[in-house]
Amino acid sequence: MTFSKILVGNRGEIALRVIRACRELGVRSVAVYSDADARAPHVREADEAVRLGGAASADSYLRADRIIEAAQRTGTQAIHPGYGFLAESAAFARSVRDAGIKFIGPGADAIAAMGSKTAARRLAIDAGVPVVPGTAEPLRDLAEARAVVARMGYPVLLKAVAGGGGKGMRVVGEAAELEPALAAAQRESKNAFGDDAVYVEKLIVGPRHVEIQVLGDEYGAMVSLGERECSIQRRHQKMIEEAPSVAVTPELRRAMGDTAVRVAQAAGYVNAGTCEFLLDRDGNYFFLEMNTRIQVEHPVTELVTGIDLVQWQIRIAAGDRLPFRQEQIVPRGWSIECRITSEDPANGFLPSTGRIQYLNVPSGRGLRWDSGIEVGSEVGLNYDPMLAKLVVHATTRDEAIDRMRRALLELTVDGVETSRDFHLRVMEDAEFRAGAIDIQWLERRLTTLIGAAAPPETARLAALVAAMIADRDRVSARRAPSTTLERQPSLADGWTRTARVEALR
Ligand code: MV4
Repeated sequence: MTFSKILVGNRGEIALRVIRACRELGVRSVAVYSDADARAPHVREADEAVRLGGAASADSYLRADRIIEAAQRTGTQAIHPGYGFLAESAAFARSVRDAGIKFIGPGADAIAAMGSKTAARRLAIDAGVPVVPGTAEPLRDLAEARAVVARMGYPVLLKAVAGGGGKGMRVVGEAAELEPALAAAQRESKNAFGDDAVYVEKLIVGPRHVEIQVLGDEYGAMVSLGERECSIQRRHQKMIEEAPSVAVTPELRRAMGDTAVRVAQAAGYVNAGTCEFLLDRDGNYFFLEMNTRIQVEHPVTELVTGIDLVQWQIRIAAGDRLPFRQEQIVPRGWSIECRITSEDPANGFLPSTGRIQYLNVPSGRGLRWDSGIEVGSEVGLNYDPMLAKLVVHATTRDEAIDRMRRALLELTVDGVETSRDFHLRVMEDAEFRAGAIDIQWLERRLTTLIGAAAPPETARLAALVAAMIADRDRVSARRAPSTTLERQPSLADGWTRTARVEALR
Protein backbone atom coordinates (compact mmCIF):
# COMPACT_ATOMS: atom_id res chain seq x y z
CA MET A 1 0.00 0.00 0.00
CA THR A 2 1.58 3.21 -1.14
CA PHE A 3 -0.88 5.40 0.80
CA SER A 4 -0.18 6.06 4.45
CA LYS A 5 -3.06 8.51 4.98
CA ILE A 6 -6.43 9.07 3.27
CA LEU A 7 -8.93 11.87 3.71
CA VAL A 8 -12.57 10.77 3.78
CA GLY A 9 -14.59 13.57 2.17
CA ASN A 10 -17.97 12.52 3.48
CA ARG A 11 -20.07 11.85 6.58
CA GLY A 12 -22.38 9.26 8.10
CA GLU A 13 -22.30 5.57 7.37
CA ILE A 14 -20.21 5.81 4.19
CA ALA A 15 -17.50 7.81 5.99
CA LEU A 16 -17.36 5.04 8.62
CA ARG A 17 -17.32 2.42 5.89
CA VAL A 18 -14.27 4.02 4.27
CA ILE A 19 -12.54 4.53 7.64
CA ARG A 20 -12.99 0.81 8.38
CA ALA A 21 -11.46 -0.12 5.03
CA CYS A 22 -8.52 2.19 5.78
CA ARG A 23 -7.93 0.54 9.18
CA GLU A 24 -7.94 -2.93 7.67
CA LEU A 25 -5.43 -1.78 5.07
CA GLY A 26 -3.21 -0.16 7.68
CA VAL A 27 -3.85 3.34 6.33
CA ARG A 28 -4.48 6.36 8.57
CA SER A 29 -7.75 8.18 7.99
CA VAL A 30 -8.68 11.86 8.20
CA ALA A 31 -12.33 12.75 8.75
CA VAL A 32 -13.89 16.07 7.81
CA TYR A 33 -16.95 17.45 9.55
CA SER A 34 -19.51 20.21 9.72
CA ASP A 35 -20.55 21.95 12.93
CA ALA A 36 -23.57 19.62 13.08
CA ASP A 37 -21.24 16.60 13.04
CA ALA A 38 -18.57 17.69 15.54
CA ARG A 39 -19.43 14.70 17.76
CA ALA A 40 -20.44 12.29 14.98
CA PRO A 41 -19.14 8.69 15.00
CA HIS A 42 -17.08 9.18 11.82
CA VAL A 43 -15.15 12.00 13.50
CA ARG A 44 -14.40 9.85 16.53
CA GLU A 45 -13.42 6.74 14.57
CA ALA A 46 -11.00 8.47 12.21
CA ASP A 47 -7.39 8.98 13.24
CA GLU A 48 -7.63 12.73 12.67
CA ALA A 49 -10.45 15.18 11.93
CA VAL A 50 -10.68 18.59 10.30
CA ARG A 51 -13.60 21.00 10.64
CA LEU A 52 -14.98 22.26 7.32
CA GLY A 53 -17.63 24.82 8.33
CA GLY A 54 -21.29 25.29 9.16
CA ALA A 55 -24.00 22.64 9.22
CA ALA A 56 -25.32 23.32 5.70
CA SER A 57 -23.75 21.05 3.06
CA ALA A 58 -22.90 24.13 0.98
CA ASP A 59 -20.73 25.36 3.88
CA SER A 60 -19.06 22.03 4.60
CA TYR A 61 -19.22 18.76 2.63
CA LEU A 62 -19.64 20.59 -0.69
CA ARG A 63 -16.67 22.91 -0.08
CA ALA A 64 -14.14 21.38 -2.49
CA ASP A 65 -11.58 24.07 -1.65
CA ARG A 66 -11.69 23.39 2.10
CA ILE A 67 -11.57 19.62 1.64
CA ILE A 68 -8.49 19.88 -0.56
CA GLU A 69 -6.92 22.33 1.88
CA ALA A 70 -7.61 19.88 4.74
CA ALA A 71 -5.94 17.10 2.77
CA GLN A 72 -2.87 19.24 2.15
CA ARG A 73 -2.68 20.41 5.75
CA THR A 74 -2.83 16.84 7.08
CA GLY A 75 -0.45 15.44 4.48
CA THR A 76 -2.86 12.93 2.94
CA GLN A 77 -2.04 11.29 -0.39
CA ALA A 78 -5.61 10.49 -1.46
CA ILE A 79 -9.24 11.54 -1.03
CA HIS A 80 -12.17 9.13 -0.96
CA PRO A 81 -15.35 11.06 -1.82
CA GLY A 82 -17.93 8.44 -0.73
CA TYR A 83 -21.28 8.95 -2.49
CA GLY A 84 -23.35 12.09 -2.93
CA PHE A 85 -21.81 15.52 -2.23
CA LEU A 86 -18.73 15.84 -4.51
CA ALA A 87 -18.42 12.16 -5.48
CA GLU A 88 -19.51 12.68 -9.10
CA SER A 89 -18.14 16.15 -9.66
CA ALA A 90 -15.63 16.04 -12.52
CA ALA A 91 -14.43 19.51 -11.44
CA PHE A 92 -13.66 18.21 -7.92
CA ALA A 93 -11.82 15.15 -9.26
CA ARG A 94 -9.78 17.48 -11.47
CA SER A 95 -8.99 19.93 -8.64
CA VAL A 96 -7.88 17.06 -6.41
CA ARG A 97 -5.56 15.75 -9.10
CA ASP A 98 -4.21 19.25 -9.83
CA ALA A 99 -3.41 19.59 -6.12
CA GLY A 100 -1.19 16.53 -6.42
CA ILE A 101 -3.61 14.30 -4.48
CA LYS A 102 -5.05 11.02 -5.75
CA PHE A 103 -8.82 11.00 -6.27
CA ILE A 104 -10.13 7.56 -5.27
CA GLY A 105 -12.45 7.00 -8.21
CA PRO A 106 -12.42 7.26 -11.98
CA GLY A 107 -10.67 10.02 -13.90
CA ALA A 108 -12.37 13.39 -14.30
CA ASP A 109 -12.93 12.74 -18.02
CA ALA A 110 -14.82 9.50 -17.37
CA ILE A 111 -16.95 11.23 -14.73
CA ALA A 112 -17.73 14.04 -17.18
CA ALA A 113 -18.53 11.64 -20.04
CA MET A 114 -20.99 9.68 -17.88
CA GLY A 115 -22.43 12.87 -16.38
CA SER A 116 -23.90 13.75 -19.76
CA LYS A 117 -26.61 11.17 -20.37
CA THR A 118 -26.52 11.74 -24.14
CA ALA A 119 -22.71 11.40 -24.21
CA ALA A 120 -23.06 8.13 -22.26
CA ARG A 121 -25.67 6.94 -24.78
CA ARG A 122 -23.41 7.78 -27.73
CA LEU A 123 -20.54 5.98 -26.03
CA ALA A 124 -22.73 2.91 -25.50
CA ILE A 125 -24.10 2.94 -29.04
CA ASP A 126 -20.57 3.23 -30.48
CA ALA A 127 -19.53 0.28 -28.30
CA GLY A 128 -22.38 -1.81 -29.72
CA VAL A 129 -24.30 -1.85 -26.43
CA PRO A 130 -28.13 -1.95 -26.45
CA VAL A 131 -29.78 1.30 -25.34
CA VAL A 132 -33.47 2.23 -25.29
CA PRO A 133 -34.60 3.55 -28.72
CA GLY A 134 -34.46 7.35 -28.77
CA THR A 135 -32.19 10.28 -29.53
CA ALA A 136 -28.51 10.53 -28.66
CA GLU A 137 -28.51 14.31 -29.07
CA PRO A 138 -30.52 16.94 -27.19
CA LEU A 139 -33.83 17.98 -28.79
CA ARG A 140 -33.48 21.36 -30.52
CA ASP A 141 -37.15 22.36 -30.36
CA LEU A 142 -40.76 21.18 -30.27
CA ALA A 143 -40.84 20.55 -34.01
CA GLU A 144 -37.91 18.17 -33.78
CA ALA A 145 -39.45 16.50 -30.73
CA ARG A 146 -42.69 15.95 -32.69
CA ALA A 147 -40.85 14.46 -35.65
CA VAL A 148 -38.73 12.11 -33.51
CA VAL A 149 -41.65 10.93 -31.39
CA ALA A 150 -43.86 10.41 -34.46
CA ARG A 151 -41.33 7.82 -35.63
CA MET A 152 -40.98 6.09 -32.22
CA GLY A 153 -44.63 6.07 -31.17
CA TYR A 154 -46.04 6.89 -27.72
CA PRO A 155 -45.50 6.53 -24.82
CA VAL A 156 -42.10 8.23 -24.56
CA LEU A 157 -39.95 9.60 -21.76
CA LEU A 158 -38.30 13.03 -21.86
CA LYS A 159 -35.05 13.08 -19.92
CA ALA A 160 -32.57 15.74 -18.82
CA VAL A 161 -29.17 15.48 -20.55
CA ALA A 162 -27.53 16.49 -17.27
CA GLY A 163 -29.95 14.28 -15.34
CA GLY A 164 -29.85 11.07 -13.44
CA GLY A 165 -31.91 10.12 -10.44
CA GLY A 166 -35.12 10.91 -12.27
CA LYS A 167 -35.00 14.72 -12.13
CA GLY A 168 -36.24 16.45 -15.26
CA MET A 169 -38.00 13.28 -16.46
CA ARG A 170 -41.48 13.45 -17.99
CA VAL A 171 -43.65 10.63 -19.31
CA VAL A 172 -45.58 11.59 -22.44
CA GLY A 173 -48.52 9.32 -23.22
CA GLU A 174 -49.92 11.06 -26.31
CA ALA A 175 -49.24 13.86 -28.79
CA ALA A 176 -51.29 16.49 -26.94
CA GLU A 177 -49.07 16.16 -23.88
CA LEU A 178 -45.78 16.68 -25.70
CA GLU A 179 -45.60 20.49 -25.71
CA PRO A 180 -46.32 21.04 -21.98
CA ALA A 181 -44.18 18.04 -20.99
CA LEU A 182 -41.21 19.35 -22.99
CA ALA A 183 -41.54 22.78 -21.37
CA ALA A 184 -41.79 21.22 -17.91
CA ALA A 185 -38.80 18.90 -18.44
CA GLN A 186 -36.68 21.81 -19.70
CA ARG A 187 -37.70 24.03 -16.78
CA GLU A 188 -36.99 21.32 -14.21
CA SER A 189 -33.63 20.47 -15.80
CA LYS A 190 -32.63 24.13 -15.83
CA ASN A 191 -33.53 24.48 -12.14
CA ALA A 192 -31.88 21.26 -11.03
CA PHE A 193 -28.74 21.23 -13.20
CA GLY A 194 -28.43 24.72 -14.75
CA ASP A 195 -28.88 23.10 -18.16
CA ASP A 196 -32.21 22.84 -20.00
CA ALA A 197 -31.08 20.26 -22.59
CA VAL A 198 -33.56 17.37 -22.88
CA TYR A 199 -33.62 14.22 -25.01
CA VAL A 200 -36.21 11.54 -25.60
CA GLU A 201 -36.48 7.75 -25.23
CA LYS A 202 -39.20 5.21 -25.82
CA LEU A 203 -40.83 4.46 -22.43
CA ILE A 204 -40.17 0.91 -21.26
CA VAL A 205 -43.26 -0.19 -19.32
CA GLY A 206 -42.97 -2.35 -16.20
CA PRO A 207 -39.24 -3.10 -16.31
CA ARG A 208 -36.91 -4.02 -13.48
CA HIS A 209 -34.03 -1.77 -12.51
CA VAL A 210 -30.96 -4.00 -12.55
CA GLU A 211 -27.42 -2.70 -12.23
CA ILE A 212 -24.01 -4.28 -12.71
CA GLN A 213 -21.00 -3.53 -10.50
CA VAL A 214 -17.65 -3.29 -12.24
CA LEU A 215 -14.12 -2.88 -10.95
CA GLY A 216 -11.24 -1.85 -13.18
CA ASP A 217 -7.57 -1.25 -12.45
CA GLU A 218 -5.16 1.29 -13.95
CA TYR A 219 -3.64 -1.31 -16.30
CA GLY A 220 -6.79 -2.09 -18.29
CA ALA A 221 -8.04 -5.11 -16.34
CA MET A 222 -11.75 -5.03 -15.55
CA VAL A 223 -14.23 -7.48 -14.04
CA SER A 224 -17.98 -7.44 -13.50
CA LEU A 225 -19.23 -8.45 -10.05
CA GLY A 226 -22.77 -9.46 -10.85
CA GLU A 227 -26.05 -7.61 -10.60
CA ARG A 228 -28.10 -5.82 -7.98
CA GLU A 229 -31.90 -5.78 -8.21
CA CYS A 230 -32.92 -2.21 -7.35
CA SER A 231 -36.56 -2.07 -8.47
CA ILE A 232 -37.96 -1.32 -5.00
CA GLN A 233 -37.69 2.43 -4.94
CA ARG A 234 -39.95 5.35 -4.20
CA ARG A 235 -39.61 8.63 -6.08
CA HIS A 236 -36.21 7.50 -7.35
CA GLN A 237 -34.97 6.74 -3.85
CA LYS A 238 -34.11 3.07 -3.58
CA MET A 239 -35.44 1.45 -0.41
CA ILE A 240 -34.51 -2.22 -0.76
CA GLU A 241 -31.84 -3.82 -2.92
CA GLU A 242 -30.79 -7.41 -3.38
CA ALA A 243 -28.16 -9.51 -5.05
CA PRO A 244 -28.55 -11.51 -7.15
CA SER A 245 -31.83 -10.76 -9.00
CA VAL A 246 -34.52 -13.42 -9.44
CA ALA A 247 -34.81 -12.27 -13.05
CA VAL A 248 -31.17 -12.88 -13.97
CA THR A 249 -29.96 -16.30 -15.11
CA PRO A 250 -26.24 -17.17 -15.22
CA GLU A 251 -26.31 -16.60 -19.00
CA LEU A 252 -27.97 -13.19 -18.67
CA ARG A 253 -25.51 -12.30 -15.87
CA ARG A 254 -22.60 -13.07 -18.16
CA ALA A 255 -24.14 -11.08 -21.04
CA MET A 256 -25.00 -8.04 -18.91
CA GLY A 257 -21.62 -8.22 -17.17
CA ASP A 258 -19.78 -8.25 -20.51
CA THR A 259 -21.95 -5.35 -21.68
CA ALA A 260 -21.16 -3.30 -18.56
CA VAL A 261 -17.44 -3.92 -18.99
CA ARG A 262 -17.66 -2.90 -22.65
CA VAL A 263 -19.32 0.44 -21.78
CA ALA A 264 -16.87 1.14 -18.94
CA GLN A 265 -13.84 0.32 -21.06
CA ALA A 266 -15.14 2.52 -23.88
CA ALA A 267 -15.10 5.38 -21.36
CA GLY A 268 -11.55 4.57 -20.22
CA TYR A 269 -13.04 3.79 -16.83
CA VAL A 270 -10.89 2.98 -13.79
CA ASN A 271 -11.95 2.02 -10.23
CA ALA A 272 -15.44 0.96 -9.01
CA GLY A 273 -18.48 1.87 -11.09
CA THR A 274 -22.00 0.71 -11.81
CA CYS A 275 -23.89 0.37 -15.08
CA GLU A 276 -27.66 0.80 -14.74
CA PHE A 277 -29.94 -1.22 -16.98
CA LEU A 278 -33.65 -1.62 -17.53
CA LEU A 279 -34.60 -5.28 -17.85
CA ASP A 280 -37.94 -5.81 -19.57
CA ARG A 281 -40.36 -8.70 -19.10
CA ASP A 282 -38.94 -10.54 -22.13
CA GLY A 283 -35.39 -10.51 -20.72
CA ASN A 284 -34.21 -7.67 -22.99
CA TYR A 285 -31.85 -5.26 -21.29
CA PHE A 286 -30.98 -1.66 -22.11
CA PHE A 287 -28.09 0.40 -20.81
CA LEU A 288 -29.34 3.57 -19.09
CA GLU A 289 -26.39 5.28 -17.43
CA MET A 290 -23.24 4.68 -15.43
CA ASN A 291 -22.76 5.76 -11.82
CA THR A 292 -19.16 6.76 -11.30
CA ARG A 293 -19.08 6.33 -7.51
CA ILE A 294 -19.30 3.68 -4.81
CA GLN A 295 -23.04 3.23 -4.33
CA VAL A 296 -25.13 3.03 -1.17
CA GLU A 297 -26.11 -0.57 -1.98
CA HIS A 298 -22.56 -1.88 -2.56
CA PRO A 299 -22.73 -4.21 0.51
CA VAL A 300 -25.10 -6.69 -1.17
CA THR A 301 -22.48 -7.25 -3.86
CA GLU A 302 -19.75 -7.56 -1.22
CA LEU A 303 -21.74 -10.20 0.65
CA VAL A 304 -22.42 -12.41 -2.37
CA THR A 305 -18.96 -12.05 -3.96
CA GLY A 306 -16.81 -11.84 -0.82
CA ILE A 307 -14.94 -8.92 -2.41
CA ASP A 308 -14.39 -5.76 -0.35
CA LEU A 309 -15.26 -3.05 -2.87
CA VAL A 310 -14.05 -0.12 -0.79
CA GLN A 311 -10.70 -1.75 -0.05
CA TRP A 312 -10.34 -2.40 -3.76
CA GLN A 313 -11.19 1.20 -4.58
CA ILE A 314 -8.30 2.26 -2.38
CA ARG A 315 -5.92 -0.41 -3.67
CA ILE A 316 -6.70 0.40 -7.30
CA ALA A 317 -6.05 4.11 -6.66
CA ALA A 318 -2.76 3.13 -5.00
CA GLY A 319 -1.74 1.35 -8.20
CA ASP A 320 -2.46 -2.27 -7.27
CA ARG A 321 -3.44 -4.75 -9.94
CA LEU A 322 -6.75 -6.65 -9.80
CA PRO A 323 -5.97 -10.28 -9.02
CA PHE A 324 -9.36 -11.70 -10.08
CA ARG A 325 -10.23 -13.56 -13.23
CA GLN A 326 -13.82 -13.13 -14.39
CA GLU A 327 -14.55 -16.88 -14.12
CA GLN A 328 -13.63 -16.80 -10.42
CA ILE A 329 -16.38 -14.35 -9.62
CA VAL A 330 -19.58 -16.28 -8.89
CA PRO A 331 -22.28 -14.91 -6.58
CA ARG A 332 -22.85 -17.17 -3.55
CA GLY A 333 -26.11 -17.15 -1.62
CA TRP A 334 -28.47 -14.19 -1.39
CA SER A 335 -28.17 -10.73 0.10
CA ILE A 336 -30.83 -8.10 0.87
CA GLU A 337 -30.37 -4.53 2.08
CA CYS A 338 -33.00 -2.33 3.74
CA ARG A 339 -32.29 1.38 3.95
CA ILE A 340 -33.46 2.46 7.39
CA THR A 341 -34.44 6.12 7.02
CA SER A 342 -35.75 8.74 9.42
CA GLU A 343 -38.96 9.05 7.43
CA ASP A 344 -42.52 8.34 8.51
CA PRO A 345 -44.15 5.97 6.02
CA ALA A 346 -47.56 6.55 7.63
CA ASN A 347 -47.17 10.26 6.86
CA GLY A 348 -46.15 10.22 3.23
CA PHE A 349 -42.54 9.46 4.21
CA LEU A 350 -42.25 12.85 5.85
CA PRO A 351 -38.70 13.35 7.20
CA SER A 352 -38.64 12.95 10.98
CA THR A 353 -36.20 14.74 13.26
CA GLY A 354 -35.07 14.29 16.85
CA ARG A 355 -32.42 12.78 19.07
CA ILE A 356 -31.79 9.03 19.04
CA GLN A 357 -32.91 8.01 22.54
CA TYR A 358 -32.54 4.28 22.36
CA LEU A 359 -31.13 1.94 19.76
CA ASN A 360 -31.29 -1.83 19.66
CA VAL A 361 -29.09 -2.99 16.82
CA PRO A 362 -29.87 -6.45 15.43
CA SER A 363 -27.09 -8.98 15.57
CA GLY A 364 -26.54 -12.69 15.05
CA ARG A 365 -25.79 -14.81 12.06
CA GLY A 366 -25.57 -13.33 8.58
CA LEU A 367 -26.16 -9.67 9.47
CA ARG A 368 -24.39 -6.43 8.71
CA TRP A 369 -25.30 -3.02 10.14
CA ASP A 370 -23.70 -0.05 8.36
CA SER A 371 -24.79 3.02 10.24
CA GLY A 372 -23.77 6.58 10.99
CA ILE A 373 -25.85 6.99 14.13
CA GLU A 374 -25.71 6.07 17.81
CA VAL A 375 -27.68 6.89 20.95
CA GLY A 376 -27.50 10.65 21.38
CA SER A 377 -27.18 11.43 17.66
CA GLU A 378 -29.24 14.42 16.59
CA VAL A 379 -31.14 13.72 13.35
CA GLY A 380 -31.87 16.98 11.58
CA LEU A 381 -32.80 18.12 8.10
CA ASN A 382 -29.38 19.16 6.83
CA TYR A 383 -28.46 15.78 5.37
CA ASP A 384 -29.91 12.67 3.81
CA PRO A 385 -32.47 10.85 6.00
CA MET A 386 -30.75 7.45 5.69
CA LEU A 387 -29.78 6.40 9.24
CA ALA A 388 -28.41 2.96 8.53
CA LYS A 389 -28.34 0.03 6.16
CA LEU A 390 -29.43 -3.33 7.48
CA VAL A 391 -27.95 -6.02 5.26
CA VAL A 392 -28.38 -9.78 5.46
CA HIS A 393 -26.74 -12.71 3.76
CA ALA A 394 -28.17 -16.25 3.61
CA THR A 395 -28.07 -19.29 1.37
CA THR A 396 -31.35 -18.74 -0.48
CA ARG A 397 -33.64 -15.79 -1.14
CA ASP A 398 -36.32 -17.25 1.14
CA GLU A 399 -33.82 -17.56 3.97
CA ALA A 400 -32.55 -14.03 3.34
CA ILE A 401 -36.11 -12.67 3.61
CA ASP A 402 -36.70 -14.66 6.82
CA ARG A 403 -33.43 -13.37 8.24
CA MET A 404 -34.21 -9.76 7.33
CA ARG A 405 -37.63 -10.08 8.97
CA ARG A 406 -36.01 -11.48 12.11
CA ALA A 407 -33.43 -8.67 12.13
CA LEU A 408 -36.08 -5.98 11.65
CA LEU A 409 -38.04 -7.40 14.60
CA GLU A 410 -34.88 -7.02 16.71
CA LEU A 411 -34.36 -3.43 15.55
CA THR A 412 -35.60 -0.60 17.75
CA VAL A 413 -34.89 3.05 17.02
CA ASP A 414 -36.47 5.45 19.51
CA GLY A 415 -36.42 9.21 19.07
CA VAL A 416 -37.36 9.53 15.41
CA GLU A 417 -39.88 7.82 13.16
CA THR A 418 -38.26 5.32 10.83
CA SER A 419 -39.00 3.15 7.82
CA ARG A 420 -38.56 -0.03 9.93
CA ASP A 421 -42.22 -1.10 9.98
CA PHE A 422 -42.53 -0.44 6.27
CA HIS A 423 -39.60 -2.77 5.61
CA LEU A 424 -41.17 -5.42 7.83
CA ARG A 425 -44.36 -5.31 5.79
CA VAL A 426 -42.39 -5.73 2.58
CA MET A 427 -40.63 -8.79 4.05
CA GLU A 428 -44.06 -10.20 4.94
CA ASP A 429 -45.55 -9.46 1.51
CA ALA A 430 -46.42 -12.45 -0.70
CA GLU A 431 -45.63 -10.67 -3.99
CA PHE A 432 -42.23 -9.59 -2.70
CA ARG A 433 -41.55 -13.13 -1.52
CA ALA A 434 -42.48 -14.39 -4.99
CA GLY A 435 -40.02 -11.91 -6.51
CA ALA A 436 -42.83 -10.42 -8.60
CA ILE A 437 -41.48 -6.86 -8.49
CA ASP A 438 -40.76 -4.11 -11.00
CA ILE A 439 -40.05 -0.37 -10.77
CA GLN A 440 -43.74 0.43 -10.26
CA TRP A 441 -44.36 -2.25 -7.62
CA LEU A 442 -43.81 -0.09 -4.56
CA GLU A 443 -46.00 2.79 -5.73
CA ARG A 444 -48.70 0.26 -6.65
CA ARG A 445 -48.61 -1.45 -3.25
CA LEU A 446 -47.91 1.57 -1.08
CA THR A 447 -51.31 1.81 0.62
CA THR A 448 -51.23 -1.82 1.77
CA LEU A 449 -47.59 -1.53 2.83
CA ILE A 450 -48.21 1.44 5.12
CA GLY A 451 -51.80 0.52 5.89
CA ALA A 452 -51.92 -0.59 9.53
CA ALA A 453 -54.04 1.66 11.73
CA ALA A 454 -52.30 3.73 14.37
CA PRO A 455 -53.32 2.85 17.92
CA PRO A 456 -55.81 5.18 19.63
CA GLU A 457 -54.46 8.10 21.68
CA THR A 458 -54.94 6.46 25.08
CA ALA A 459 -52.96 3.44 23.96
CA ARG A 460 -50.26 5.76 22.64
CA LEU A 461 -49.98 7.43 26.00
CA ALA A 462 -49.91 4.13 27.88
CA ALA A 463 -47.28 2.87 25.47
CA LEU A 464 -45.16 5.97 25.96
CA VAL A 465 -45.19 5.52 29.75
CA ALA A 466 -44.33 1.85 29.37
CA ALA A 467 -41.51 2.68 27.00
CA MET A 468 -40.12 5.18 29.51
CA ILE A 469 -40.26 2.58 32.26
CA ALA A 470 -38.66 -0.03 30.04
CA ASP A 471 -36.05 2.49 28.99
CA ARG A 472 -35.20 3.29 32.63
CA ASP A 473 -34.82 -0.43 33.27
CA ARG A 474 -32.66 -0.91 30.23
CA VAL A 475 -30.47 2.14 30.52
CA SER A 476 -30.11 2.65 34.27
CA ALA A 477 -30.36 -0.84 35.69
CA ARG A 478 -28.98 -2.41 32.50
CA ARG A 479 -31.42 -5.27 32.71
CA ALA A 480 -34.56 -6.32 30.86
CA PRO A 481 -37.98 -5.44 32.28
CA SER A 482 -38.97 -8.09 34.80
CA THR A 483 -42.42 -8.67 33.37
CA THR A 484 -43.00 -11.57 31.00
CA LEU A 485 -42.68 -10.21 27.51
CA GLU A 486 -44.45 -11.40 24.46
CA ARG A 487 -43.40 -10.48 20.97
CA GLN A 488 -46.17 -9.93 18.44
CA PRO A 489 -45.71 -12.53 15.72
CA SER A 490 -46.24 -10.05 12.89
CA LEU A 491 -47.29 -6.55 12.03
CA ALA A 492 -50.93 -7.50 11.69
CA ASP A 493 -51.98 -4.72 14.07
CA GLY A 494 -49.08 -2.48 13.23
CA TRP A 495 -47.81 -2.30 16.79
CA THR A 496 -44.94 -4.54 17.73
CA ARG A 497 -42.63 -2.97 20.24
CA THR A 498 -42.35 -5.24 23.21
CA ALA A 499 -42.71 -2.58 25.88
CA ARG A 500 -45.75 -1.16 24.19
CA VAL A 501 -47.42 -4.50 23.76
CA GLU A 502 -46.90 -4.93 27.47
CA ALA A 503 -48.48 -1.57 28.22
CA LEU A 504 -51.67 -2.36 26.37
CA ARG A 505 -52.54 -5.30 28.62
C1 MV4 B 1 -36.41 4.90 -18.03
C2 MV4 B 1 -37.51 4.15 -17.59
C3 MV4 B 1 -38.36 3.62 -18.56
N1 MV4 B 1 -38.11 3.83 -19.88
N2 MV4 B 1 -36.19 5.06 -19.34
C4 MV4 B 1 -35.13 6.50 -13.71
C5 MV4 B 1 -33.92 7.26 -13.28
C6 MV4 B 1 -32.92 7.15 -14.36
N3 MV4 B 1 -31.79 6.45 -13.87
C7 MV4 B 1 -33.59 6.43 -15.48
N4 MV4 B 1 -34.87 6.01 -15.02
C8 MV4 B 1 -35.73 5.35 -15.82
N5 MV4 B 1 -35.56 5.46 -17.17
C9 MV4 B 1 -37.03 4.53 -20.23
N6 MV4 B 1 -36.80 4.72 -21.53
C10 MV4 B 1 -37.69 3.99 -16.24
C11 MV4 B 1 -36.81 4.59 -15.35
C12 MV4 B 1 -37.03 4.34 -13.97
C13 MV4 B 1 -38.16 4.83 -13.33
C14 MV4 B 1 -39.09 5.61 -13.95
C15 MV4 B 1 -40.21 6.03 -13.30
C16 MV4 B 1 -40.40 5.69 -11.96
C17 MV4 B 1 -39.48 4.95 -11.32
C18 MV4 B 1 -38.36 4.50 -11.98
C19 MV4 B 1 -37.44 3.71 -11.31
C20 MV4 B 1 -36.35 3.26 -11.96
C21 MV4 B 1 -36.14 3.58 -13.30
